[in-house]
Amino acid sequence: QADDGYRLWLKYDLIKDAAKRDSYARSAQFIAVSSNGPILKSAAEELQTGLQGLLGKSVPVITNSNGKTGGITLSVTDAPTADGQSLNNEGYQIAKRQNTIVITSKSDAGALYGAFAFLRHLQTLQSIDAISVTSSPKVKYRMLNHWDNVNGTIERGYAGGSLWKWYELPETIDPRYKDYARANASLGINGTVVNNVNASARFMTNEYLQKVAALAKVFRPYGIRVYLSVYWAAPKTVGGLKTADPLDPEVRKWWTDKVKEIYQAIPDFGGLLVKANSEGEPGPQDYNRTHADGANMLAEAMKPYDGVVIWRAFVYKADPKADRFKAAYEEFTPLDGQFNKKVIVQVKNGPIDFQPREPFSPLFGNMLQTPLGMEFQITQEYLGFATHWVYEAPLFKECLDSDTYVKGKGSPSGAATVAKVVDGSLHGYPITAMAGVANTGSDRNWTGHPMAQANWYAFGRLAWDHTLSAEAIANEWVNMTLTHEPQAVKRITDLMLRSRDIYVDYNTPLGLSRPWAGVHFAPEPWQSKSPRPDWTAVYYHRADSAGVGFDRTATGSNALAQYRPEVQRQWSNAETCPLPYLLWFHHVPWTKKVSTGRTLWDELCTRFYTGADSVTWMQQQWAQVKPVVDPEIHADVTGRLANQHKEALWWRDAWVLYLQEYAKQPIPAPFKKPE
Ligand code: GCW
Repeated sequence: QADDGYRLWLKYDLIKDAAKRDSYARSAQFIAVSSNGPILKSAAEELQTGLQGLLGKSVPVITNSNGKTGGITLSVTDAPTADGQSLNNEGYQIAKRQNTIVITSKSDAGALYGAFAFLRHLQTLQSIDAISVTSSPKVKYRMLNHWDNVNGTIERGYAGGSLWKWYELPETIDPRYKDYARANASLGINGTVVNNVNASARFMTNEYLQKVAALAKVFRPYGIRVYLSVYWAAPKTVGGLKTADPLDPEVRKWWTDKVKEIYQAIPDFGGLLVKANSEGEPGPQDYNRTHADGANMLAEAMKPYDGVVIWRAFVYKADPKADRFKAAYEEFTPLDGQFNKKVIVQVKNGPIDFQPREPFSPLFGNMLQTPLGMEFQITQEYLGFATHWVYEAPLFKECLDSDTYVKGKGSPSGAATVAKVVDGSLHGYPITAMAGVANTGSDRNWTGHPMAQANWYAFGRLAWDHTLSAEAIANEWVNMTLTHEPQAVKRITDLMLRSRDIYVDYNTPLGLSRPWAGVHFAPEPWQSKSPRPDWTAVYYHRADSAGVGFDRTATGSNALAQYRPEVQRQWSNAETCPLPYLLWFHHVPWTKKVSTGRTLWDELCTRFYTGADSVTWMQQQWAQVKPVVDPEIHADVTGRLANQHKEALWWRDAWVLYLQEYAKQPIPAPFKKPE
């Protein structure tokens, strides 16, 4: 039977090697669970389903192992682990004791994550003879942000419509909601914001709260809490008040009552996510109040409950003279120390907007008293929608592993990475969060491009443990999803690891950014008309007869001053600035020699041409694995790669011809002229 991609990485197909199967089966003769809480029940059920598929036999769930050995025991206990390793509340330990696999955790959710980790061990064909795994999540709130609208569309979604059928809820429960929850739980994702940050006030009506409550009920047994995005002016639009001023007593009361109503419908509600005074959305600044006034008002309303307020830092003003790069830092750093304890400020990985490559946001490391959450974008708004194959783990890792140097001079390198800001270890944040803007939709294969499933997977794995490598995650995913054939695994993993750099080369090399208008798909580096200067392409690349790039040094916008001196030193000198960031920070003359020995113009052309050619390499690699990959998925990806190649040529030609008008240089010899 051909694979339609629905089962994601939870395929549980029969393991082909009979000896391996038998060896696993000897240790999986029963599943013992002592209590029957709903989350533990899911854990046992998932083990049963997984083992049934992988081993081809049905494994009984028992409540008391009565000294029996040869099975799997889920043990939820407060006692310290046998070997003294510490576990946090959601962590797990898997160990073999007297011929029994014991999955130990402090909570039922930990048992669920341990069960999935054990299955992953089998799915990746590792030995379990001496299995010993101890793992705890490094970040507390690991969540997806859905930009899903009431009418079933998804902002920046490329995999069909919304998964949530608002018009059918709460009465009709699509079985797919459960599979969504299973997939997330398998990665350790424990929260989901179900509606768009450009929020409809409807989600604050009782009618919609009942629908959301029905989703929450499906997600609860998988350890997933629901969150809602807030439309700031809801007290006016659905509450009938005259104002949404956060210091107005009536407004405060409205929110207090509203939050109470939410918790009546959803007792384990996770919290509120807010996009305010950003891209035309209303917010506290409409009343001359600050982001902190707004966030704290909601936090007050949340006080009686175990929930958080997540306030987004994605803000920028329409000031033609300002540098949008600097906006979030300028608005938020003065507020450090003013936020209520329940507030997390959620920051996009880069200072602009999810570009194919951005330096890390300078807010990381500069909000010592305010927990900062990471916001990554899984959906490929700027990464070729669902036609381009871009494996995102290298992008996530590049940001997480960047050193902010907030510990100052002389501290060992790697001591103050963005990851250590986000996981709380650097500044002692009491709450920590990582969010990914979801790439899921109603397409049968969930993500449109079958290979984009790996991005959902990688986000979840990194939210749990940011020290995992992009390569290890790719390897795991390929084994679980596509094939175990070692050469093919290697080939596909290599392809995935190179895919993001290839995309950057034909799309925005050397630190170019945002050559888009409107829908963010096709190249429009010439685009110069828009209601706002920072919504044009020319604002970002600044190409002229002298050169190209945005001067953010002291002679330009001086955005670099928002970073520590060690970081400034890496980037502030055009001679030594690493090429991937060059045009982010410098306006470079066309004929200037860069570190490869080529002139800037030649280097740009080289990137555009080799980048586009590399898609042909991707096609060749993919063709090689045809015998060992499911035919339906293989054909689908083959088609998308052909499309990607065609579009990579558009990118190359659009940029080269446009920039050539300024550079007035010939296309370098090895590359033929665009036709
Ligand atoms: O990336 C931009 C998108 C908008 C989005 C906004 C944001 C939800 O183009 O569609 O709005 O960012 O993150 O708020």
